[in-house]
Amino acid sequence: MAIIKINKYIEKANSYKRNLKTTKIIPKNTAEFVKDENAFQNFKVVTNGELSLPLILNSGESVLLDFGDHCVGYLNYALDSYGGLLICDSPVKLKFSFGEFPYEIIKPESEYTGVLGDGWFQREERLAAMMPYCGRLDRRYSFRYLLIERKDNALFPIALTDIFAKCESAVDINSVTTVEIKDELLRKIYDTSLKTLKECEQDVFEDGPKRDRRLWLGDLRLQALTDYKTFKNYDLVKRCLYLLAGYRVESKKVSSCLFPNSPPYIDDMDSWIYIDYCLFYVACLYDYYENCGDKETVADLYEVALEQIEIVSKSLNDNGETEYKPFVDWCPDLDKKLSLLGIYLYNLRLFKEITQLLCKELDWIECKIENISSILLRYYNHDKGLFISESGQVSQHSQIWAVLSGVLPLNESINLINRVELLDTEFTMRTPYMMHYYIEALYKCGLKEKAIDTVKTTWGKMLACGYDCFPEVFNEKNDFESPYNAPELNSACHAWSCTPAYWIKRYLKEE
Ligand code: RAM
Repeated sequence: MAIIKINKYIEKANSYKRNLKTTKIIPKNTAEFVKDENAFQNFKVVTNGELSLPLILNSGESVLLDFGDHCVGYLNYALDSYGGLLICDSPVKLKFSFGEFPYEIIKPESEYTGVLGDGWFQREERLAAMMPYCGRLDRRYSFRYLLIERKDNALFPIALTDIFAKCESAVDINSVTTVEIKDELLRKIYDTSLKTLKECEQDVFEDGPKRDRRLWLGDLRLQALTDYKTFKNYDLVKRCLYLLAGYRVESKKVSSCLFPNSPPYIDDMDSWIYIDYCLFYVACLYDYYENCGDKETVADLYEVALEQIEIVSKSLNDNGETEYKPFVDWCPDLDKKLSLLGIYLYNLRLFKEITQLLCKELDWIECKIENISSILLRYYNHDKGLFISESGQVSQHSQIWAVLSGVLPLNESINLINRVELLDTEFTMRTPYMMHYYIEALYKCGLKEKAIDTVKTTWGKMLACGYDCFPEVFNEKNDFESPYNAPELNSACHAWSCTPAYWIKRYLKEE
């Protein structure tokens, strides 16, 4: 397989590259992790007081630093000899362990059983050969806590004389016009969403600044939506849309993810691609126009959107099946067929809008909408008022996507969406990403109060766990839920969890 490079798009993507903004953050306190069965993942953070420098470390000693908030950046530190000793006569070895949450630091690497590469542990050892020493770690870390352990066995003490993080983001949180939110919990949720989005806005919209640190199309759609209502970083959206258009697999599908600093930027295998993410390229383009009215960019990238629609349309058989796999959600054993049909219809309708905007032929799109609707409706059980898959599976996902596809009249959609939380099924939403689309379905049915209550309860529970940003997975019944069997490597600041800021802004405006 090969990668297609389309230079006119790549050039545009590069023209929207901007310098990042930097801030210096100094750790606030020294702290300890203390076992507590009532705390999230059984550990709470206890503060020992403000950090004061110099901080003295003997062999075998360690210190836990709390930076006071989530940081994304590079660690800088300085060391010196201490006390009566003029010369430290052997190198000093320090181990740095960074964590977005306590369990990430507490969990021994030797006990790791996850499916992700263990290089994602945010840990490294550094030697300082001569004092005084001034150093910076090369890897960008995403963290609030930092454990420093003195690992060499030399008998002299050393002094940590300076330490700070040089944090980076494409945006400045203070540039967002303040909104008045009277409800205290909603205010906190809004601020945390904004912080989450800010941490993920880097050279591209990253899914998570700790992991995977790349542009994922499904995440981009939700980040961009939220960004339009907050930072308005249109250039970054354009950069991402053009990058995805510029580097493509041979079949012309847009890649589901793109590595911003690792040529050739995408993997050439079709097996990496989630077909629903390809379709969301259409939604991204539609949202972009709706929010900034830039018709020229839509015209420029229309062909890419069209190609995604055509690829899916060619692959679907009369029964609505395709050989391509969608993502939809991290719910195990989910039958995704109906969700994908719903997602296809949803994007077809948006595609029709941009096609109309550009005064192009609409008939064939209307035909497709009719055809896919009739396939999807075959799975609607009128007696039960539910969408049921061939295997008899009733998932929350199928109902939500059926509502969003617009296949039912409003009153039936309302009945259907009201049933979602009452369904007796193990096939439930597992990610804030899917939760976003549930909220959208509630909104589409005019159930705004219920939508905003869902934001409050779901994201409110995340806050109660002590998160500084919103995470990639959340299950109030299982603190250790992880799609990769690696809760210690879960991303605690994840793009697709940032949409409460979008919903709250929308809700306040339309209230
Ligand atoms: C993970 C990331 C990302 C998501 C994909 C499907 O690797 O969490 O956000 O879009 O999966």
